[in-house]
Amino acid sequence: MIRSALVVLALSGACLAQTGPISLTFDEPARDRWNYPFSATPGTRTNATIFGATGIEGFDDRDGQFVIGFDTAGDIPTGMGAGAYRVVSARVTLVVQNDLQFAYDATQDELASYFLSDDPEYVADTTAGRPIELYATGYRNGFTIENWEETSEFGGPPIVIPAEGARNAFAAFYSGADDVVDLSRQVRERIESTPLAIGQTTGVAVGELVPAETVFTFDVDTCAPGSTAFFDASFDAGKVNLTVTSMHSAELGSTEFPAFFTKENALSPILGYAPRLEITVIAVDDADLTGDGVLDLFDFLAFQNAFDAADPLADFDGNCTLDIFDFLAFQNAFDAG
Ligand SMILES: [Ca+2]
Ligand SMILES: [Ca+2]
Ligand SMILES: [Ca+2]
Ligand SMILES: [Ca+2]
Repeated sequence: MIRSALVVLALSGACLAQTGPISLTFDEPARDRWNYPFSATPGTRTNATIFGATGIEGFDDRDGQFVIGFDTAGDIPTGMGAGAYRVVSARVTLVVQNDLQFAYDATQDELASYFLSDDPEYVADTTAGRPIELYATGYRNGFTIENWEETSEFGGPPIVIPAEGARNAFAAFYSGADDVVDLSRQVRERIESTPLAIGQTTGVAVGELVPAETVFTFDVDTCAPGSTAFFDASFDAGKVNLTVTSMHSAELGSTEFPAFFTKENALSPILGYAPRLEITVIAVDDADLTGDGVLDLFDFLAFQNAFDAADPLADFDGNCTLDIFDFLAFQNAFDAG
């Protein structure tokens, strides 16, 4: 149904309107990479560990990162520019590969809790463990979303690592497609941020150690700062590259941080442990909620049902609340055809 809608779209001349919601499920990423300076096999490793090296000169605060990328070109029209898309929902799923090494923290920790304990602004972390956070991905040194691959070189000068602030792909905040901030050193740079999502699980109680094979889900807050700019740039290029990161300390040889299955792990295709993405996108102002290419009473009913069910699909003005203005925005989109 999605593909037939897109065929109609192509025949009618590359207008994004009137295709209805596009729902995609990726059972594995097109690329996934343990994004760490000292990895001998960065793109093909069978697990990816995420950890921090906060305040250590020569290392990014977000030291071990995990980039997961999915190709949306062919399913979501590319090159539509900023403001063309509305993400209705997006969920990343990861499976824990190591056993009982880190505590489950379901909420964001204060930035100051990552400061050195003798820092006057330091505050203690009041929740066991560190959250596992999902961020956008940015690029430097000539790399872009188009040309960065899981086996691309880690970073630029200095060539002799360690080197902070030098990785070619990094956890990022998007103000716009060309206005991207590297969050890899946000502790020492004291940059506050809001992740796109924090990993959640029903398999473990908050504060408890996480067993292997625990499933974490990351439901994207589509109104998080920078979310719209990031996804616009991503769909525009036909690729969604996300970065998973946490700042569990890896100091003193600690192994108390998460490791996740990658697509290269032999168990991933057998047990479905590869990183997954489920995403639903709709063109801004597309009132064809039934996705049949026709605007009629059934689209009104679909809107009403979505609104009653508090489904984000009904958030027509895209402000993450449902109210009378969404009715008006839907009515306007419908009347505009
Ligand atoms: Ca890989
Ligand atoms: Ca904590
Ligand atoms: Ca319709
Ligand atoms: Ca709204």
